[in-house]
Amino acid sequence: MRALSSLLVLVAVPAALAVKTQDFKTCTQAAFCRRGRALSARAQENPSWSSPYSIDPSTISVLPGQASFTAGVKSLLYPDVKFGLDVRVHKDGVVRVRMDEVNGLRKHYDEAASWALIAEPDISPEIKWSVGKSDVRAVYGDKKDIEVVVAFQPLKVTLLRDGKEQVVLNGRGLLHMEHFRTKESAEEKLPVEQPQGDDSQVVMQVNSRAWFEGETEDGYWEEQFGSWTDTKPKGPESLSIDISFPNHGHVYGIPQHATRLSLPTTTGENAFYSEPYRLYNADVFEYLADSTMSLYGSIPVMHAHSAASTVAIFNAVGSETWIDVAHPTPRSTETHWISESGILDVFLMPGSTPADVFGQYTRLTGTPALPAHWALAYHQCRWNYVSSDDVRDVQRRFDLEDMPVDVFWLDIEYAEEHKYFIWDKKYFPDPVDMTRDVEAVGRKMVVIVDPHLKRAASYPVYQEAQERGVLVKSPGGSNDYEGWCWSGSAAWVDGFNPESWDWWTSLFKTAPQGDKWTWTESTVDTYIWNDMNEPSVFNGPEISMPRDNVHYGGWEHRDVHNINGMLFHNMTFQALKARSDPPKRPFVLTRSFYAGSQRFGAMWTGDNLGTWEHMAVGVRMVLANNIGGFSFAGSDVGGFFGNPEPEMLVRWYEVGIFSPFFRAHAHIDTKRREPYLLDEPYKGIIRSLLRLRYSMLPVWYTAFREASVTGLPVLRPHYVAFPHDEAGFALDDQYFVGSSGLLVKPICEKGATETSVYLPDDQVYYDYFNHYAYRGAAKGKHVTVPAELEKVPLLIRGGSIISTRERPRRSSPLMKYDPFTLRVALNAAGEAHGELYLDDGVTFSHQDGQFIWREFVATSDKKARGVRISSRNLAAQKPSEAVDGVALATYDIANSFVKEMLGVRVERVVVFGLASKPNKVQAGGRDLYWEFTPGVTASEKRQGTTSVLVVKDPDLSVTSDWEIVVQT
Ligand code: NBV
Repeated sequence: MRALSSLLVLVAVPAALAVKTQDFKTCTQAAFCRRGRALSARAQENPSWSSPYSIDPSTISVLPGQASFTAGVKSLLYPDVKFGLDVRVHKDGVVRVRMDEVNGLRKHYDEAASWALIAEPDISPEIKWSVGKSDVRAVYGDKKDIEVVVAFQPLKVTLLRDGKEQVVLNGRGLLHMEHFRTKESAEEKLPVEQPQGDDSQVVMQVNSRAWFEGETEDGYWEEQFGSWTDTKPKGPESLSIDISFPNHGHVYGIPQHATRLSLPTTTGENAFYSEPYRLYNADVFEYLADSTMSLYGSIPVMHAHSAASTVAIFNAVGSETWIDVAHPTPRSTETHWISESGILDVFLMPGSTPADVFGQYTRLTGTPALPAHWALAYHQCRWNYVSSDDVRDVQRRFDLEDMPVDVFWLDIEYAEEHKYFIWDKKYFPDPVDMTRDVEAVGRKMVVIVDPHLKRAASYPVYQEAQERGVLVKSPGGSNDYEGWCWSGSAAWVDGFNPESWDWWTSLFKTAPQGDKWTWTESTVDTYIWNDMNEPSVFNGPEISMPRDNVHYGGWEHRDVHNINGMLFHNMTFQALKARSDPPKRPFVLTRSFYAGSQRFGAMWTGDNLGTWEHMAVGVRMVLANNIGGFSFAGSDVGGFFGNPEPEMLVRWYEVGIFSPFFRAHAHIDTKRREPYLLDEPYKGIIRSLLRLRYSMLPVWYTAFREASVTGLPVLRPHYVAFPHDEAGFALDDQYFVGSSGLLVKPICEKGATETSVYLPDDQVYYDYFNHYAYRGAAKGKHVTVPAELEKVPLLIRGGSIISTRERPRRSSPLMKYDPFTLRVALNAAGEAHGELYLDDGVTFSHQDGQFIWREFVATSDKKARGVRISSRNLAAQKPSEAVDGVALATYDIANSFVKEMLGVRVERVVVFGLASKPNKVQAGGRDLYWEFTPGVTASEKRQGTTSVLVVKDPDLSVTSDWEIVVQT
């Protein structure tokens, strides 16, 4: 086996575990942020001041039958500069507000939305704008309860529901789109007309360019950070806008930050943080566990929530953005968004519930792709499995220990000199055979492909990219940019260049394609990990690319920085999809992301530390990603840096098995920590945890299917699941899994033996493991739940039916025909409901109607004094709902997947909370074998171990309709 020490010399990793904050800008080190925050401070000090931007009523145009209107906007300070405003209402009530400079000296970047959106949204044909003297307004919605008002002077956009303000743009007057100017013209900071009157003092002061834009040209034409100079050939072009939620006391979203889910304040009295939240995709080495600093991805989406309403905004901007958050009162929120470049393109989502907002957002940017089923199983990674034999050995040891695993990962050391795709034959002499060995039991390999290409004549991938001219250019746009990364001197593929897409796709073909280089030393079941795509550049400013680098179309890197990573992810996704015919569902993990990335695969929270704080904040970050529409998320189990003690490692697996994406990973300097290496009891505990995840794959897959149809997240924090229960709005350490009714609270602290779990409603909650029944209360209640090391607090809400598969297997594809167990958790009324979605998990045949979608329902049968548990075909009942684009009207009840699964049984039905011992349990008149343990019933108010009925092998198929009658 390859000696690990030979790899250690390849990387130098500082020993101290602390981010180098000096490598990354604070707001005061970014000129445009400084300017934006300074304006906000001046505005705050001058309450009589108002925005210089106004609509010129004579320019308003509402074309007949059009639900959009356009108008000219001007700034009092620059009467010669023109802006155009376009406001439109989409069919589903989302309002889009766009503003751009008209006939300016240059063009502001206006393509961010085109990368994020799945299509140009349909405009509602029903909207009628009424143009008044001081505003344009439209009333809409089924109940005619929503109103959008665009005030002329100053320009202000307000979205109201039932007469209450939901979202206000420019209510504080901080809108500013810096127009393009020349260096010479910029010097004329002349005050304009000075109105007379009592308050002329104030007006004079505030109504000047110098007051509004600042007295000096702060960082207009060049900017320094450390040893780097940003040449800013276009001059100032920043964009700022205030967005207020006057009736919402909580805001969530804008991943990715290591912070709480309900975003703490950054300005105002007693601000929690002093820096605004920053969105600038960055490779932050050893990031802090509690900070507003930028991390690897950016989704400029924010939910605002109150007990009465949820609304959201999506600010489609691709450049660096800073966001201040304040609560002027506990029940209102003000935010201020400051971006380096781009046009104003903001989507206002009217809600009014979290579910509505998720629907509205995913109609814009797409629902998450339904992952391959195996991708929800356990992934084993480390930097690095060092040879083919090492991979085989790891697989062998998992099997020896009866630990399930689906995927083995290879980090950068598989590649000769970090030339991705090219195997280091010294250590991986037989890559295809190795992959086939892994595939033999249904497992997969994931191999890393980073975006930096080694500039070497011997590297065909780089050579081809160079010849085709698809590399990012250095400032000026003439030469390929050269930077430094793992491979040494490197160049970067420019995903904004349409030519790069087909070429990238061609690389992944496993069959030879003439004289083009293709990855013949791989299989169609080799999947991909895209790392370093922020992009990370070791010798660049803030460990990234210079902002004045040039992309296709002449756009500067600053314009597209936050979108860049998503393009690389998307290109790889398309490439994998094109690898076979019919295609298999791709799996691509990305570190960097943007709005829309959910369509292309999974993400993880990057290089976390092996500390309890990082474990805890990882849970919150994954929840925030779910809010941002990107459910397929997880953190490195075990922590990337450091050597977790066994207790911590076990807890980390408990977090992992309840994360949508579940992968263990470790830094090259860490000790090996594959779960089979642990001593007892830790090894046994992790084995059980892995098996628990595998048993629950039907729950996860059903939740993912729902997300892929409705946009509802896979992980649901309390404000999403119980939007009217204020006591849950700040909760971010416990959450529900999809619509399953499973409530989880992973333990992220040392030495815990119990924990307090919040129950939001007057319902019974059953402990998944010991069947103890806890009682919630109408106003919410905390209960103490045991949480010894081997026990992750996991409750089933009364009223739920959970489907699991409990045969231990080596990998998830081997479970395909395994029987199901149903856990029927009766609610106080003696009823329950659950769903199960299944398809082949690999291809796109589900889009042709090849799937099973069942509903299990338990109803209380008063006559028989018992319960009836039935299985129905949900697909046939909900013909209007589409599954991944397929209208169910075309659903064939006897589709070939159903036929294939005919023999798959329900082998056990477990009922919690039954009122009394049954005297008969039957299916289709047949007596079934059952056992009953008395205990607390669902309708009782007391707590205690619940009654459990186990119906054994009822001999029912998972594909067909049936009914079990329990007579008591
Ligand atoms: O490719 C090496 C690592 C990888 O293991 C990790 O998961 C990434 O986040 N990569 C970063 C580069 C180096 C990190 C120090």
